[in-house]
Amino acid sequence: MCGVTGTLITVAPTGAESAKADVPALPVTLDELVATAKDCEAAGAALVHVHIRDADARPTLDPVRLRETVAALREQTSLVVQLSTGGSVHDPLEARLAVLDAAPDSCSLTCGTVNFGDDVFLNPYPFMLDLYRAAQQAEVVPEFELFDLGHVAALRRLIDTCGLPYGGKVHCDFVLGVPGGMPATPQALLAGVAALPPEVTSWSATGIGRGHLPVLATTLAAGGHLRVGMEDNLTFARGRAVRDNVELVERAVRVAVELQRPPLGTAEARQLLGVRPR
Ligand code: KMH
Ligand code: ZN
Repeated sequence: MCGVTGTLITVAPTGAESAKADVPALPVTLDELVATAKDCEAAGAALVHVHIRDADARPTLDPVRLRETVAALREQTSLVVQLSTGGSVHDPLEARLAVLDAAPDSCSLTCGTVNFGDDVFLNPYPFMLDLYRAAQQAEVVPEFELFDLGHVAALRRLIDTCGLPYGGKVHCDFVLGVPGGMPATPQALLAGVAALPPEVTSWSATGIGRGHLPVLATTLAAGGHLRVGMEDNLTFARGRAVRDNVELVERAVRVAVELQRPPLGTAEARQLLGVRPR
């Protein structure tokens, strides 16, 4: 992975954990999501990691809404569209598998179960296998989500069992700082990076909460790519709430440019990840 030049910037604008009532700037309707996605693309994002909400702004995996969301994002942006198969901690495994029916470019695939605050984010190995094989079949590129060091070992096991994803690239994303997973520290990130299987062709990272900026800086220095967004962070700086997703993308772009790692365009991102051409 030496010689990495540009930076893939992923925006995760919504997530499943924050309530619209508590965070009015959270994009929860289709119109809000598309508007955010367009603004973030203009600011330098190339991939959008999508969780959707129902009419009451609650997390949902409704198949019709998912299809409409993929269609609208495709029509109005050229972003790589990644649907979350993690959903919320309350979503059943079958509904999470069915996310692939909405035919996104990419899907998240979390490489193991992890405590998630007071809840459990369930990802049993047989479910990971089913999801991986279904993604290969559907020609959807998985992004392997790594919340813990054990997830890196599980990624090795998955690749040994199932081979490479559709497109032949292996992209993973460290999500650091969930209460129950690896902490959002440079040390934890670098331990994870050192343990990645050689098949990995690119990786990104996001730090939740106060470790966000140290993780961002370490990621760029270590040749990784960035994920930012209100799914992961609601505080922009000490005592200052995030205004919107765009300012998180803009800040990531500023730092990346200073470090000679300018943002990748969406066509370059597609190449990096091996996603299907539109
Ligand atoms: N909402 C979390 C329980 C993913 O998108 O795949 C899971 C999550 C990971 O956000
Ligand atoms: Zn997510």
